[in-house]
Amino acid sequence: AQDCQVSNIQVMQNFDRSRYTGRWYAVAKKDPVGLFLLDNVVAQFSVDESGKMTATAHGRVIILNNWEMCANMFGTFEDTPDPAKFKMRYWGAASYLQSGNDDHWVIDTDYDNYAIHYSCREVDLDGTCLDGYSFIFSRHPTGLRPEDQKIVTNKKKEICFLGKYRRVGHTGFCESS
Ligand code: FEN
Repeated sequence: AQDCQVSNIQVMQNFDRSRYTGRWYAVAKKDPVGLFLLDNVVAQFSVDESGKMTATAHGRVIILNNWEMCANMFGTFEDTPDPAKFKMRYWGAASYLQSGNDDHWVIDTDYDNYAIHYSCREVDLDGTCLDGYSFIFSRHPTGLRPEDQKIVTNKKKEICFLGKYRRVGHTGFCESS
């Protein structure tokens, strides 16, 4: 399963959304084309009483005139037949933030330490991903445990994003908001 066909990408088996709830620190990200979050990205997943998954995320952005801001983003998830694949509608607390509707796939997670997220926005004519983004999340603000790093590297390869990630710094910039 490394032909880079979006339709062949393996996702988390028997994904359990309730175990996925809580705080996740982005430790690395592969950016999409266009506006996004720069760093200090932290996501918080919840499951409501009806079982629907929602999330918030914040991250640093630089808007016009080089103003540093914390973007507070919200996401609601629509289920699909695959329990690890969602459609995410997202928007920002501030009107200048872009909103949208993206795929949101959980590629792999052990729920307690690491998670690999994937979103392809545009599939190319050959079936590979032309524009997508991905987050590597950790439960630990300090990063991934050494034993999780090789799992994550292998998954980056499987989703054909190896070498396209940047480390996500955490300076506490968004911690007050
Ligand atoms: C995710 C999981 C948890 C919930 C959500 C997630 C996705 C967040 C996204 C954020 C997009 C940010 C944008 C920022 C922006 C996957 C972490 C919701 C998809 C689009 C600017 C920058 C500069 C500017 C205007 C706007 O709009 N940034 O001048």
